[in-house]
Amino acid sequence: MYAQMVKSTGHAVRALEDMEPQERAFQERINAGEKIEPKDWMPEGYRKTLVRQISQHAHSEIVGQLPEGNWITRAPTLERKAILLAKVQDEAGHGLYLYCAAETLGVSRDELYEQLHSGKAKYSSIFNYPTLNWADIGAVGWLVDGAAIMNQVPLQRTSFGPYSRAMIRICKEESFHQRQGYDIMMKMAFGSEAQKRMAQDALNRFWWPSLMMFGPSDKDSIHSAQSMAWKIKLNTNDELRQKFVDQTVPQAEYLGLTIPDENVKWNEERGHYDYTDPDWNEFFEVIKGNGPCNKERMDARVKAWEDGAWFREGLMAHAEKANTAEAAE
Ligand code: BYC
Repeated sequence: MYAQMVKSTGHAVRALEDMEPQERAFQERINAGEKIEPKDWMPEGYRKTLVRQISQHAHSEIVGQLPEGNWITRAPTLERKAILLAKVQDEAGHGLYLYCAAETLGVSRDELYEQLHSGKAKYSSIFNYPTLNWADIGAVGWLVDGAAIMNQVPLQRTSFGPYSRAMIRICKEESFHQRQGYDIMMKMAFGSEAQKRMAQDALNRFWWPSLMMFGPSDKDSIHSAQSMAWKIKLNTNDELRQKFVDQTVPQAEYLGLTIPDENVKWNEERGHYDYTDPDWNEFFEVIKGNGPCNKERMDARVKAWEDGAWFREGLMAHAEKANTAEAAE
Protein backbone atom coordinates (compact mmCIF):
# COMPACT_ATOMS: atom_id res chain seq x y z
CA MET A 1 0.00 0.00 0.00
CA TYR A 2 2.68 2.48 1.00
CA ALA A 3 4.69 1.65 -2.07
CA GLN A 4 1.93 3.16 -4.19
CA MET A 5 2.55 6.52 -2.55
CA VAL A 6 6.13 6.51 -3.72
CA LYS A 7 6.87 7.46 -7.30
CA SER A 8 8.20 4.30 -8.83
CA THR A 9 11.91 4.18 -9.46
CA GLY A 10 11.83 0.50 -10.22
CA HIS A 11 12.94 -0.48 -6.70
CA ALA A 12 10.22 -1.99 -4.55
CA VAL A 13 9.33 -0.76 -1.07
CA ARG A 14 7.66 -3.08 1.44
CA ALA A 15 3.98 -2.50 2.14
CA LEU A 16 2.91 -1.67 5.71
CA GLU A 17 1.03 -4.95 6.07
CA ASP A 18 4.20 -6.94 5.30
CA MET A 19 6.15 -5.31 8.15
CA GLU A 20 6.78 -6.60 11.67
CA PRO A 21 4.83 -4.60 14.33
CA GLN A 22 7.85 -2.54 15.47
CA GLU A 23 8.79 -1.57 11.95
CA ARG A 24 5.18 -0.87 11.06
CA ALA A 25 4.82 1.46 14.05
CA PHE A 26 8.01 3.22 12.94
CA GLN A 27 6.70 3.65 9.40
CA GLU A 28 3.40 4.95 10.73
CA ARG A 29 5.22 7.61 12.73
CA ILE A 30 7.03 8.66 9.56
CA ASN A 31 3.79 8.69 7.57
CA ALA A 32 2.24 10.91 10.24
CA GLY A 33 5.07 13.42 9.79
CA GLU A 34 6.72 12.79 13.18
CA LYS A 35 10.44 13.37 13.56
CA ILE A 36 12.67 10.44 14.49
CA GLU A 37 15.27 11.24 17.17
CA PRO A 38 18.61 9.47 17.77
CA LYS A 39 17.46 7.39 20.76
CA ASP A 40 14.27 6.18 19.06
CA TRP A 41 14.10 2.65 17.67
CA MET A 42 14.81 2.62 13.93
CA PRO A 43 15.32 -0.10 11.31
CA GLU A 44 18.99 -0.78 10.61
CA GLY A 45 18.44 0.14 6.94
CA TYR A 46 17.10 3.57 7.94
CA ARG A 47 20.15 4.19 10.14
CA LYS A 48 22.58 3.03 7.45
CA THR A 49 20.91 5.09 4.73
CA LEU A 50 21.08 8.19 6.89
CA VAL A 51 24.73 7.63 7.77
CA ARG A 52 25.51 7.18 4.06
CA GLN A 53 23.60 10.23 2.89
CA ILE A 54 24.52 12.60 5.74
CA SER A 55 28.20 11.68 5.64
CA GLN A 56 28.31 11.95 1.84
CA HIS A 57 26.79 15.37 2.28
CA ALA A 58 29.31 16.33 5.02
CA HIS A 59 32.22 15.13 2.87
CA SER A 60 30.87 17.19 -0.03
CA GLU A 61 30.90 20.30 2.11
CA ILE A 62 34.53 19.98 3.10
CA VAL A 63 35.80 18.76 -0.28
CA GLY A 64 33.71 21.60 -1.75
CA GLN A 65 35.97 24.06 0.03
CA LEU A 66 38.88 23.08 -2.21
CA PRO A 67 37.85 24.41 -5.65
CA GLU A 68 36.81 27.75 -4.12
CA GLY A 69 39.65 27.97 -1.59
CA ASN A 70 41.89 27.86 -4.64
CA TRP A 71 40.71 31.39 -5.54
CA ILE A 72 40.86 33.17 -2.17
CA THR A 73 44.36 34.48 -2.80
CA ARG A 74 43.44 35.52 -6.34
CA ALA A 75 40.08 37.23 -5.79
CA PRO A 76 39.97 40.44 -7.87
CA THR A 77 39.18 42.85 -4.98
CA LEU A 78 39.50 42.92 -1.20
CA GLU A 79 35.70 42.84 -0.90
CA ARG A 80 35.39 39.75 -3.12
CA LYS A 81 38.17 38.10 -1.13
CA ALA A 82 36.43 38.75 2.22
CA ILE A 83 33.12 37.42 0.85
CA LEU A 84 34.71 34.28 -0.60
CA LEU A 85 36.63 33.66 2.61
CA ALA A 86 33.38 33.85 4.60
CA LYS A 87 31.66 31.48 2.20
CA VAL A 88 34.43 28.90 2.33
CA GLN A 89 34.39 29.10 6.14
CA ASP A 90 30.63 28.51 6.05
CA GLU A 91 31.23 25.25 4.14
CA ALA A 92 33.45 24.02 6.98
CA GLY A 93 30.63 24.85 9.39
CA HIS A 94 28.12 22.92 7.24
CA GLY A 95 30.44 19.93 7.28
CA LEU A 96 30.63 20.21 11.06
CA TYR A 97 26.84 20.30 11.60
CA LEU A 98 26.43 17.32 9.30
CA TYR A 99 29.21 15.22 10.86
CA CYS A 100 27.59 15.94 14.26
CA ALA A 101 24.19 14.80 12.92
CA ALA A 102 25.78 11.59 11.58
CA GLU A 103 27.53 10.96 14.93
CA THR A 104 24.14 10.84 16.67
CA LEU A 105 23.57 7.62 14.71
CA GLY A 106 26.43 5.85 16.46
CA VAL A 107 29.26 6.35 14.00
CA SER A 108 32.43 8.23 14.90
CA ARG A 109 33.90 11.09 12.96
CA ASP A 110 37.19 9.21 12.64
CA GLU A 111 35.35 6.34 10.93
CA LEU A 112 33.67 8.75 8.55
CA TYR A 113 36.96 10.43 7.65
CA GLU A 114 38.55 7.04 7.13
CA GLN A 115 35.77 6.14 4.69
CA LEU A 116 36.35 9.38 2.76
CA HIS A 117 40.13 9.06 2.66
CA SER A 118 40.08 5.41 1.60
CA GLY A 119 37.62 6.15 -1.22
CA LYS A 120 34.84 4.02 0.34
CA ALA A 121 32.56 7.02 0.85
CA LYS A 122 31.40 9.24 -1.97
CA TYR A 123 31.20 13.03 -2.08
CA SER A 124 29.42 15.16 -4.64
CA SER A 125 30.59 14.57 -8.21
CA ILE A 126 30.63 18.33 -8.86
CA PHE A 127 33.78 18.90 -6.83
CA ASN A 128 35.84 16.79 -9.19
CA TYR A 129 35.78 19.56 -11.79
CA PRO A 130 38.40 22.32 -11.80
CA THR A 131 37.82 26.05 -11.22
CA LEU A 132 39.98 27.55 -13.95
CA ASN A 133 39.30 31.27 -13.56
CA TRP A 134 37.36 33.86 -11.56
CA ALA A 135 34.16 33.42 -13.61
CA ASP A 136 34.12 29.79 -12.42
CA ILE A 137 33.73 31.05 -8.85
CA GLY A 138 30.63 32.94 -10.00
CA ALA A 139 29.32 29.84 -11.79
CA VAL A 140 29.96 27.65 -8.74
CA GLY A 141 27.99 30.02 -6.49
CA TRP A 142 25.16 30.50 -8.99
CA LEU A 143 24.80 26.94 -10.30
CA VAL A 144 26.38 24.63 -7.72
CA ASP A 145 24.98 26.40 -4.67
CA GLY A 146 21.75 26.91 -6.62
CA ALA A 147 21.49 23.16 -7.20
CA ALA A 148 22.48 22.52 -3.58
CA ILE A 149 19.64 24.72 -2.29
CA MET A 150 17.14 23.05 -4.59
CA ASN A 151 18.12 19.71 -3.07
CA GLN A 152 18.47 20.96 0.50
CA VAL A 153 15.34 23.05 1.05
CA PRO A 154 13.11 19.94 1.06
CA LEU A 155 15.63 18.20 3.34
CA GLN A 156 14.68 20.69 6.08
CA ARG A 157 11.56 18.48 6.37
CA THR A 158 13.48 15.20 6.36
CA SER A 159 12.28 12.68 8.96
CA PHE A 160 15.46 12.49 11.08
CA GLY A 161 15.46 15.35 13.62
CA PRO A 162 19.18 16.21 13.81
CA TYR A 163 19.53 16.16 10.01
CA SER A 164 16.47 18.31 9.53
CA ARG A 165 17.65 20.89 12.09
CA ALA A 166 21.14 21.03 10.54
CA MET A 167 19.56 21.64 7.14
CA ILE A 168 17.53 24.62 8.39
CA ARG A 169 20.68 26.48 9.32
CA ILE A 170 22.61 25.37 6.25
CA CYS A 171 19.87 26.55 3.89
CA LYS A 172 19.94 30.08 5.31
CA GLU A 173 23.66 30.34 4.57
CA GLU A 174 23.36 28.57 1.24
CA SER A 175 21.03 31.24 -0.13
CA PHE A 176 23.68 33.89 0.59
CA HIS A 177 26.19 31.69 -1.26
CA GLN A 178 23.97 31.44 -4.30
CA ARG A 179 23.42 35.18 -4.41
CA GLN A 180 27.13 35.96 -4.13
CA GLY A 181 27.72 33.69 -7.13
CA TYR A 182 24.99 35.34 -9.16
CA ASP A 183 26.40 38.74 -8.22
CA ILE A 184 29.79 37.75 -9.66
CA MET A 185 28.05 36.48 -12.80
CA MET A 186 26.19 39.79 -13.20
CA LYS A 187 29.41 41.72 -12.92
CA MET A 188 31.06 39.52 -15.55
CA ALA A 189 28.09 39.20 -17.91
CA PHE A 190 27.42 42.95 -17.91
CA GLY A 191 31.13 43.80 -18.07
CA SER A 192 33.59 43.90 -20.97
CA GLU A 193 33.38 41.54 -23.96
CA ALA A 194 36.21 39.48 -22.47
CA GLN A 195 34.39 39.19 -19.12
CA LYS A 196 31.18 38.16 -20.86
CA ARG A 197 33.08 35.47 -22.79
CA MET A 198 34.51 34.16 -19.51
CA ALA A 199 31.03 34.04 -17.95
CA GLN A 200 29.64 32.11 -20.92
CA ASP A 201 32.58 29.71 -20.88
CA ALA A 202 32.08 29.05 -17.14
CA LEU A 203 28.38 28.37 -17.74
CA ASN A 204 29.24 26.01 -20.60
CA ARG A 205 31.55 23.98 -18.39
CA PHE A 206 29.48 23.95 -15.17
CA TRP A 207 26.01 23.40 -16.66
CA TRP A 208 26.25 19.65 -17.20
CA PRO A 209 28.09 18.77 -13.97
CA SER A 210 25.49 20.87 -12.08
CA LEU A 211 22.67 18.78 -13.56
CA MET A 212 24.54 15.66 -12.43
CA MET A 213 24.55 16.84 -8.81
CA PHE A 214 20.95 15.64 -8.40
CA GLY A 215 22.04 12.05 -8.94
CA PRO A 216 21.20 9.52 -11.66
CA SER A 217 17.87 9.59 -13.48
CA ASP A 218 15.00 8.14 -11.45
CA LYS A 219 15.05 4.85 -13.30
CA ASP A 220 18.69 4.31 -12.24
CA SER A 221 18.39 5.65 -8.70
CA ILE A 222 18.81 2.67 -6.42
CA HIS A 223 17.94 4.38 -3.15
CA SER A 224 15.16 6.87 -4.00
CA ALA A 225 12.08 4.69 -3.48
CA GLN A 226 13.06 3.47 0.00
CA SER A 227 14.54 6.82 1.02
CA MET A 228 11.31 8.55 0.03
CA ALA A 229 9.19 6.03 1.91
CA TRP A 230 11.30 6.86 4.98
CA LYS A 231 11.12 10.59 4.14
CA ILE A 232 14.89 10.74 4.16
CA LYS A 233 14.42 12.18 0.67
CA LEU A 234 11.34 14.22 -0.15
CA ASN A 235 11.67 14.38 -3.94
CA THR A 236 13.08 12.23 -6.70
CA ASN A 237 16.32 13.19 -8.43
CA ASP A 238 14.54 14.07 -11.69
CA GLU A 239 11.92 16.24 -9.94
CA LEU A 240 14.63 18.38 -8.37
CA ARG A 241 16.69 18.52 -11.58
CA GLN A 242 13.63 19.82 -13.44
CA LYS A 243 13.00 22.46 -10.76
CA PHE A 244 16.61 23.57 -11.05
CA VAL A 245 16.37 23.90 -14.84
CA ASP A 246 13.10 25.85 -14.52
CA GLN A 247 14.68 28.24 -12.05
CA THR A 248 18.00 28.67 -13.84
CA VAL A 249 17.00 29.23 -17.48
CA PRO A 250 15.33 32.63 -16.82
CA GLN A 251 18.34 33.64 -14.69
CA ALA A 252 20.67 32.87 -17.62
CA GLU A 253 18.37 34.85 -19.94
CA TYR A 254 18.58 37.85 -17.61
CA LEU A 255 22.38 37.63 -17.78
CA GLY A 256 22.25 37.44 -21.59
CA LEU A 257 24.00 34.04 -21.45
CA THR A 258 23.06 30.91 -23.37
CA ILE A 259 22.45 27.54 -21.72
CA PRO A 260 24.71 25.13 -23.65
CA ASP A 261 21.81 22.86 -24.62
CA GLU A 262 19.90 23.55 -27.82
CA ASN A 263 16.96 21.53 -26.52
CA VAL A 264 16.26 23.94 -23.70
CA LYS A 265 12.87 25.45 -24.46
CA TRP A 266 9.64 26.18 -22.61
CA ASN A 267 7.08 23.40 -22.95
CA GLU A 268 3.65 24.96 -22.51
CA GLU A 269 1.93 21.62 -22.13
CA ARG A 270 4.21 20.36 -19.35
CA GLY A 271 4.61 23.76 -17.72
CA HIS A 272 8.36 23.16 -17.59
CA TYR A 273 11.48 23.73 -19.67
CA ASP A 274 12.55 20.77 -21.80
CA TYR A 275 16.25 19.96 -21.53
CA THR A 276 18.76 17.24 -22.41
CA ASP A 277 20.01 14.86 -19.74
CA PRO A 278 23.73 15.08 -18.95
CA ASP A 279 26.10 12.37 -20.16
CA TRP A 280 25.46 9.66 -17.58
CA ASN A 281 28.58 7.72 -18.61
CA GLU A 282 30.64 10.71 -17.55
CA PHE A 283 28.73 10.90 -14.24
CA PHE A 284 29.35 7.24 -13.41
CA GLU A 285 33.04 7.58 -14.32
CA VAL A 286 33.39 10.62 -12.03
CA ILE A 287 31.75 8.88 -9.06
CA LYS A 288 33.98 5.84 -9.66
CA GLY A 289 36.97 8.12 -9.09
CA ASN A 290 37.88 8.92 -12.70
CA GLY A 291 36.86 12.59 -12.90
CA PRO A 292 39.29 15.38 -13.83
CA CYS A 293 40.20 16.26 -10.21
CA ASN A 294 39.33 13.21 -8.05
CA LYS A 295 42.93 12.41 -7.26
CA GLU A 296 43.89 16.01 -6.55
CA ARG A 297 40.92 16.47 -4.19
CA MET A 298 41.62 13.29 -2.22
CA ASP A 299 45.34 14.03 -2.02
CA ALA A 300 44.53 17.47 -0.57
CA ARG A 301 42.12 15.99 2.02
CA VAL A 302 44.50 13.25 3.08
CA LYS A 303 47.36 15.75 3.38
CA ALA A 304 45.21 18.06 5.55
CA TRP A 305 44.38 15.08 7.80
CA GLU A 306 48.01 14.03 8.11
CA ASP A 307 49.25 17.59 8.66
CA GLY A 308 46.72 17.97 11.48
CA ALA A 309 47.89 14.85 13.36
CA TRP A 310 50.13 16.81 15.78
CA PHE A 311 47.20 19.06 16.69
CA ARG A 312 44.83 16.17 17.39
CA GLU A 313 47.51 14.45 19.47
CA GLY A 314 48.06 17.71 21.41
CA LEU A 315 44.34 17.99 22.16
CA MET A 316 44.18 14.36 23.33
CA ALA A 317 47.24 14.80 25.57
CA HIS A 318 45.71 17.93 27.07
CA ALA A 319 42.38 16.16 27.71
CA GLU A 320 44.18 13.22 29.35
CA LYS A 321 46.18 15.56 31.59
CA ALA A 322 43.02 17.42 32.59
CA ASN A 323 41.26 14.11 33.38
CA THR A 324 44.18 12.87 35.48
CA ALA A 325 44.29 16.16 37.41
CA GLU A 326 40.53 16.00 38.00
CA ALA A 327 40.77 12.37 39.22
CA ALA A 328 43.60 13.31 41.61
CA GLU A 329 41.46 16.07 43.14
N1 BYC B 1 27.80 12.68 -6.59
O1 BYC B 1 20.27 6.01 -5.59
P1 BYC B 1 20.84 7.36 -5.76
C1 BYC B 1 26.99 21.20 -1.81
C2 BYC B 1 25.54 8.16 -5.79
S1 BYC B 1 27.12 19.72 -1.15
C3 BYC B 1 28.33 11.56 -6.09
O2 BYC B 1 19.99 8.34 -6.47
P2 BYC B 1 20.61 8.82 -3.26
C4 BYC B 1 28.01 22.24 -1.65
C5 BYC B 1 24.76 7.78 -4.55
O3 BYC B 1 25.47 8.13 -3.38
C6 BYC B 1 26.18 18.71 -2.28
N2 BYC B 1 27.61 10.42 -5.90
O4 BYC B 1 21.34 7.92 -4.35
C7 BYC B 1 29.06 22.08 -0.80
C8 BYC B 1 24.60 6.30 -4.76
O5 BYC B 1 25.82 5.64 -4.50
P3 BYC B 1 26.06 4.77 -3.12
C9 BYC B 1 25.89 17.40 -1.70
C10 BYC B 1 26.31 10.48 -6.21
O6 BYC B 1 21.49 8.93 -2.08
C11 BYC B 1 30.05 23.05 -0.74
C12 BYC B 1 24.43 6.20 -6.26
O7 BYC B 1 25.02 7.34 -6.82
N3 BYC B 1 24.51 17.33 -1.34
O8 BYC B 1 26.06 21.32 -2.52
O9 BYC B 1 19.21 8.38 -3.06
C13 BYC B 1 29.99 24.16 -1.55
C14 BYC B 1 22.98 6.05 -6.69
O10 BYC B 1 22.25 7.28 -6.52
C15 BYC B 1 25.70 11.63 -6.71
C16 BYC B 1 24.02 16.26 -0.71
O11 BYC B 1 24.74 15.34 -0.42
C17 BYC B 1 26.49 12.77 -6.89
N4 BYC B 1 26.01 13.91 -7.40
O12 BYC B 1 20.51 10.28 -3.98
C18 BYC B 1 28.91 24.32 -2.41
C19 BYC B 1 22.56 16.30 -0.38
N5 BYC B 1 24.39 11.36 -6.93
O13 BYC B 1 25.96 5.76 -1.97
C20 BYC B 1 27.90 23.37 -2.47
C21 BYC B 1 22.06 15.08 0.31
C22 BYC B 1 24.19 10.10 -6.59
O14 BYC B 1 24.97 3.73 -3.08
N6 BYC B 1 22.09 13.94 -0.55
N7 BYC B 1 25.34 9.55 -6.17
O15 BYC B 1 27.45 4.19 -3.26
C23 BYC B 1 21.07 13.61 -1.38
O16 BYC B 1 20.07 14.31 -1.52
C24 BYC B 1 21.18 12.29 -2.13
O17 BYC B 1 22.17 11.51 -1.51
C25 BYC B 1 21.51 12.46 -3.65
C26 BYC B 1 21.66 11.04 -4.24
C27 BYC B 1 20.37 13.17 -4.36
C28 BYC B 1 22.81 13.22 -3.87
